[in-house]
Amino acid sequence: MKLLFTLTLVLLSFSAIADVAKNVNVEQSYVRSAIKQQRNSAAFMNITNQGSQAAIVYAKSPVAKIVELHTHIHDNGVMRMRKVEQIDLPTDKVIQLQPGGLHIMFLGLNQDLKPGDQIDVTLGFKDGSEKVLLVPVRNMLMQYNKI
Ligand SMILES: [Cu+2]
Repeated sequence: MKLLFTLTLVLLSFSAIADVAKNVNVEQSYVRSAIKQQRNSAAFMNITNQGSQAAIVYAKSPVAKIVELHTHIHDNGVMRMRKVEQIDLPTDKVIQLQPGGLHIMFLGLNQDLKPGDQIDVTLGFKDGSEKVLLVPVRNMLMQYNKI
């Protein structure tokens, strides 16, 4: 009986782990196009977490040698990018990764990112679960012109 109880607890904790990635929804994701000499890029998206408090602790993609979680800070009137250890995902709040704010940074691109392409981006959560996204490449200049 005690063994059964322990097994149930183990199974429950496994299903809780699987739930984090399942409870996180990503919308309006895109990555900035980069061709020729442009060796860096960034991905943006809106993230909603319908489960309990969670956090993104890493991201990875086959298109870049290094993928980091970044934010922008104002440093003596200059906007600078800073690496962050995690992106918190509070329950039922939309976290926006957007130009000038939080973003997923690609350093050392292995390939051109052309508008119309789609790339794999994996989000890694604090509990060990992962979510794989297919993110479209967008020409940011075109996007700014629309605003
Ligand atoms: Cu950055």
